[in-house]
Amino acid sequence: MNNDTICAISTPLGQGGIGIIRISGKHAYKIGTSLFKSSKNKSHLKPYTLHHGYIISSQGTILDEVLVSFMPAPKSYTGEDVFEINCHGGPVVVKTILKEVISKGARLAEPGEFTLRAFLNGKIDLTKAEAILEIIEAKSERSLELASTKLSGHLKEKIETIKKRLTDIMANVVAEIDFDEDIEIDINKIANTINELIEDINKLIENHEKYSVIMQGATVVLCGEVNAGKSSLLNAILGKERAIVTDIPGTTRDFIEDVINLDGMSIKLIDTAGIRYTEDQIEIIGVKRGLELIQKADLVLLVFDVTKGLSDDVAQICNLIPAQKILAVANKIDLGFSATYKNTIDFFRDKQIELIGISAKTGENIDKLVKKIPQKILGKNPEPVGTELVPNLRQTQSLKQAKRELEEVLNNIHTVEIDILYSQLESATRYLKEITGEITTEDVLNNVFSNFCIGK
Ligand SMILES: Nc1nc2c(ncn2[C@@H]2O[C@H](COP(=O)(O)OP(=O)(O)OP(=O)(O)O)[C@@H](O)[C@H]2O)c(=O)[nH]1
Ligand SMILES: [Mg+2]
Repeated sequence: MNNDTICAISTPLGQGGIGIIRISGKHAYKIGTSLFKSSKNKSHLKPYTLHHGYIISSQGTILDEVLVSFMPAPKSYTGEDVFEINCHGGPVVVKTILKEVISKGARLAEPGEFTLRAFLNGKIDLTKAEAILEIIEAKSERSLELASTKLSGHLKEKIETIKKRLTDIMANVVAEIDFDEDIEIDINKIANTINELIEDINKLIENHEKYSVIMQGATVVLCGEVNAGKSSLLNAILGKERAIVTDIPGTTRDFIEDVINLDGMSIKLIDTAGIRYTEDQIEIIGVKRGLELIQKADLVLLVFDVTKGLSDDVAQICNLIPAQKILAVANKIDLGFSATYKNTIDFFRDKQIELIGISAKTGENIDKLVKKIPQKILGKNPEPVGTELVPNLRQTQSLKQAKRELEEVLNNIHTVEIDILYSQLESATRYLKEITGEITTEDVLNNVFSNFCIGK
């Protein structure tokens, strides 16, 4: 497979300033130069330099005016010879040039195949390959920051450090197995080190759980009784008239969503159908969908009208999800409060649900609410993410398995044969090697790289 020369359009297919066609492999230079006519009549293209000229079709016509570059192996993205054509960014021109490249013997690349080759050629480890994907998919400044930390190799370094300490323990254990009469190993010291390593691993696992909302974005669902002002609130947060607002109860029948970036975090806001008993078949489905969305939400804004009491159906929602995932929103404070408002406040206080009073109509306290949303999602005092190391799901699964092996070692350290301990340590090391890709399977590689787009 690695013998093929591959090609793809590396920029999004649409109208834009430039389009890039990337060619990688043994024949990249030959294929690239066979289509290119230098404006300075150069027969040889100096590497790592941009050259101006034209792409000539197999019929001999000029297809586009371009800049090309040649990056010979191993100093290229893939570690192979890479030839890149920067043409004008129109879908027809890039596709036509790509067809010419294929007609000269290159094959269309699979998704992520350029990056896969970079990995197979030892240019990057698996954590960096995954960081590249996370950078491309970054939903907010914060998620970009976390992905960049991994691209700089800090996660790999951390894993390597843990692995090195484990290997040192294993070297001691081997010495004991081989020369058991002369060498006495210090079991307590080993147990201490393993405890420290478990702590390090735990911190990484916790970070995955804590920051995955930043990496993937969070979902906030607005729910409550009909006419409470959910759609008005959605519009107020978004700063645009996204949902229809009327004084007719049951205005919103299906859910409506939009994405907003709050405090460097990508948040999907979902407005749902008001909760009430209804005979309307469409509305019944809408209410049911709303309840399903609530279960999956990172935060629920429970909106109610301060001029009315809280209905039993809406109060029930508080039994469906944990209190810290709910923010009670007392809307329409511009109209004054109902006689039952104090009961409502008490109800939320008893349930330990935080409450904020707003007016979606006048905009009062909307800024406070908007500030509160990311804070509630991230926990009370969200620290700046800075250079936190946040493993992805695949890496976290391997970390959990490594941790399980190390806990086994600790449990058995005073009771089982030393060679059994050795094999458990070896197994923990294997899981760490899976993270960086030192050990890997075709399945893992397929899973990682199939998530990339073609051309990366
Ligand atoms: N005075 C006042 N009226 C509001 C406020 N928020 C919403 N309203 C009014 O309340 C009515 C219902 O608002 P919506 O935003 O459509 O309410 P909803 O909760 O989406 O209603 P459904 O979609 O029917 O469930 C409209 O007439 C709004 O103008 C507010 O803060 N103050
Ligand atoms: Mg509505």
